[in-house]
Amino acid sequence: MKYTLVCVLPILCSLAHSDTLTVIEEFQAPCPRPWGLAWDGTHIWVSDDSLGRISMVDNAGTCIDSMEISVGNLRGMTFYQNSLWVISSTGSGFLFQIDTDNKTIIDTVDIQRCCPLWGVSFWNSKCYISYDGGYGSCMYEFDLMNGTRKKLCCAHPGALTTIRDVLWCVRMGRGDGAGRYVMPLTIEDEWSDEEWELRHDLGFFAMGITYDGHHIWLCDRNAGKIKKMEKMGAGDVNGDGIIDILDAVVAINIMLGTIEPTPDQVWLADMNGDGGVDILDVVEIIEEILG
Ligand SMILES: [Ca+2]
Ligand SMILES: [Ca+2]
Repeated sequence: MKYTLVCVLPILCSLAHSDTLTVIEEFQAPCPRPWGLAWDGTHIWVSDDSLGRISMVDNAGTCIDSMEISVGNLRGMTFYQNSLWVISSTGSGFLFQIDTDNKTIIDTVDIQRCCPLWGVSFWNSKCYISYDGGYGSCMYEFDLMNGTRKKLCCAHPGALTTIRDVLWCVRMGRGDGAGRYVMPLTIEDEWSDEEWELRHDLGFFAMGITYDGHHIWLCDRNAGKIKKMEKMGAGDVNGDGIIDILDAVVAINIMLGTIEPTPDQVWLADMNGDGGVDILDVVEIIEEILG
């Protein structure tokens, strides 16, 4: 057994994860030009680029509540520390912090944009705002505590969201594939082939993204629809964006009871969805690694 694992380990470690995300549910957006999506823990919020309206819908698409922001051109959104954060590409660009209970704007940051804005998310206590920088830099990193910002050059992200402490994006860039891939984003480095291998292909152009703890939701702007994608992250038990031998090792340890897993780890390792982690799930993870 040990000899077999020694032989198989290098093969499993060398294989990256790349697949196609499929749509499992969809509904019509509550507005004519939907753009950004955000998840508040219970409901999805949708921004509209033409009306300056933000709508709260249930996961069947029924509009439950809405509010207007007069500047319009509302794009990416995210929830962070009990506020809804929304960007507008009007004028020099704005980041609004919104109290959704009272429908009031708590704070406004002037982005002083150079280019049209796309998405926003928070990661590692900093705010990231993507923009169309052509072949140059493409994202602002804001430290809202001390008011500093800098430009980053990375994988040309459009929509942004954070999934289990990893920043993810819909990759824009250039060419036919623009807007049709979601992938984890490494902001410290420039574009890399390894990063590209982590992509999940989409069959449509996505302009907004959010994550509800189990599934990615995407805004298909051209069709005017909000789409729920298949279970996201199954097999990535350690949550680093890659399914590899390290995940199989964690799953084996959960199975043997040698570690105390978090509920999230159990959910990610339970490949067949029967509520437990056993050898069948480990086999499925290894099959996923081998493609
Ligand atoms: Ca992993
Ligand atoms: Ca299972």
